[in-house]
Amino acid sequence: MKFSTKAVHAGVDPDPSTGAIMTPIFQTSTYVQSAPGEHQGYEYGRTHNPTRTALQHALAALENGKHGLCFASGMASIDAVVKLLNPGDEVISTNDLYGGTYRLFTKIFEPYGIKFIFVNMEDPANVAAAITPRTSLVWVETPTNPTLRIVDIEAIAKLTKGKAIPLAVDNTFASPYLQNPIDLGADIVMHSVTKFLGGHSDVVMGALVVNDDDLAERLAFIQNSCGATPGPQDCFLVLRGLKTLHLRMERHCSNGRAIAEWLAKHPKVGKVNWPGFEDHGNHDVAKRQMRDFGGMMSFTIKGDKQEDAIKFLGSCKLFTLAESLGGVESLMGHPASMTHASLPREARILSGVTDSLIRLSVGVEDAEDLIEDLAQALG
Ligand code: P1T
Repeated sequence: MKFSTKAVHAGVDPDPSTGAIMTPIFQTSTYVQSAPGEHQGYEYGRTHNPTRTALQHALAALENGKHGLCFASGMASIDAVVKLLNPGDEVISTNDLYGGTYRLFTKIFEPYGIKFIFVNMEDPANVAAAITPRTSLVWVETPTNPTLRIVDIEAIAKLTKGKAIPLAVDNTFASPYLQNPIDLGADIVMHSVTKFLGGHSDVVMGALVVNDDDLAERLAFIQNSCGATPGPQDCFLVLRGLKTLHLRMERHCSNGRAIAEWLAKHPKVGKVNWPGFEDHGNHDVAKRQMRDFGGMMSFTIKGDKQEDAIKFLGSCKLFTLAESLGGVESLMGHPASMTHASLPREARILSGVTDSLIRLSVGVEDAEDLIEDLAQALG
């Protein structure tokens, strides 16, 4: 089945009790048992909920995986993956990743005895060099947040296969419309559903998709035992959002291209990070593993002064200054003081998050209006 058809239909069958075409919001915390332990597959709302089940099936289908698991946030889904590990285990991670993931790894899990090694994964040889007998997980984010670097998932998968090292890919920036990591050899796909999957900036949620039955069972055990599960209303909203994922992504991509190309020609703009440019450092990999290049980008203002970035951010009228991304409306942010403030300054600058770097999440409005807004703000 093609992606657009899956986006509309996957996971959703008419409700058997009423014939409702849309999966109802099963707003219940518990289910009747005819005798102790005898029930219809649903016992307690933390463990299972039919609205969540429909969403989990839909997400698994969109990522070409067998099992989907939803969590109360993207962070809760990453947390569940790291809880597969034991003290003494080592994780190799992209050095350029969402600040919240870096914070979870270093501030929450390092004190429990898990070691994190951050490497530049643009060169897979850096991953090969970091693998030890204690390596128990490789964590990839691609495209990276906020510098839009691309990691070659297939090349990293070749290094982890046969070594019993699960490869997890944070696919938030791409969405399953642009990239399916399982097809490229990944074992776990992670999403901040909050972003393109929800698509309307009205839900916070996370998800994991896996193929392996045993891995799915271990993650479901963590999901139920730790209890960071989403409510049925939020699952309903995401099911609704998924139905237009392909349409929204088409527009994110075409608007993204128009704006990236316009920015690159502007005399006040320094570097524009967008994987669709032929001179982007990893353009060839992006072309191979992504179907298009998306509407996420970041750029610096010439001279790289923070005050210029702040002035620009205060002058935009259509682009809204806010955390998050992937909604229908265009958002912008200043990673150094917002999403990546938890990174030490030195590490931040080294990874390309310089003082004037501005991140854009280009929405689905009219590209001409968006460009007009950027032009007046830069002016
Ligand atoms: O916000 P939450 O749903 O918990 O997802 C965390 C997360 C994980 N991975 C990536 C790549 C992300 O971008 C995020 C959340 N990011 C933002 C809030 C942001 O503005 O970048």
